[in-house]
Amino acid sequence: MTITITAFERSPDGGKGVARDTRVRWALEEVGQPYEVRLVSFRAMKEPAHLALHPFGQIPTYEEGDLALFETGAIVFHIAERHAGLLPDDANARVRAITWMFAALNTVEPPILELGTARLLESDKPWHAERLPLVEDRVRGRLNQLSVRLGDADCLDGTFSAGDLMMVSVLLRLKSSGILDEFPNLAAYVVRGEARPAYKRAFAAQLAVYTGKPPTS
Ligand code: GTB
Repeated sequence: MTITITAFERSPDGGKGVARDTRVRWALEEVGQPYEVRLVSFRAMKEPAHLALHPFGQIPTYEEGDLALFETGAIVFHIAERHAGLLPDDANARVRAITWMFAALNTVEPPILELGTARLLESDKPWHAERLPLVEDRVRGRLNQLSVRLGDADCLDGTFSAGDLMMVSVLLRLKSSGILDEFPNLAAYVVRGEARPAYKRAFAAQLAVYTGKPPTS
């Protein structure tokens, strides 16, 4: 059955791979599933046809036959459940990998998103300069805990899983901030994720949408 996802017609990140379709593309590439992409404009995202797929009028969505999903956590989980390669066979290791997916989305991503909001949307506020260091320190606090747990391991729990895919995807949002580099093991963890052939294909595909040129890797 054909898998179709949605992505920004023109991503505001200029093809840096920060928009959340990249993590879905990455998961599909890891498990070797071909997919199609329907590009949507900001206006189309708020229209009834797209709202029927995504109640919050966002990307990405995922369609496969009768199934329509939204929320990258649910989409990546579904891909990992249906296809081999992203979740271990051992039942306990499997649920630990799922736990890391939730941790990435519920515990690590929120302060990172807050930092993005502070930088992008609050810089003109009189309290911005006072608030920004507080927000940055909340990110540092989480990264410090994650860094301690990762230690010198390659992955969060044994072998690469959907948990790592989601955690690397979340951390990638910090690349331009400089904060990630304060935690060399996390910076190296992200570099390892980006070096995976499946990630490279996903990144190239989303960049190609922005440049209008075919993917080069
Ligand atoms: N919790 C949802 C999920 O994980 O699927 C969040 C989905 C989401 O935030 N989608 C964003 C969206 O559709 C795109 S990825 N935004 C449009 C809207 O809400 O109207 C987040 C994103 C947005 C913009 C940039 N950027 O400009 O660089 C990067 C990432």
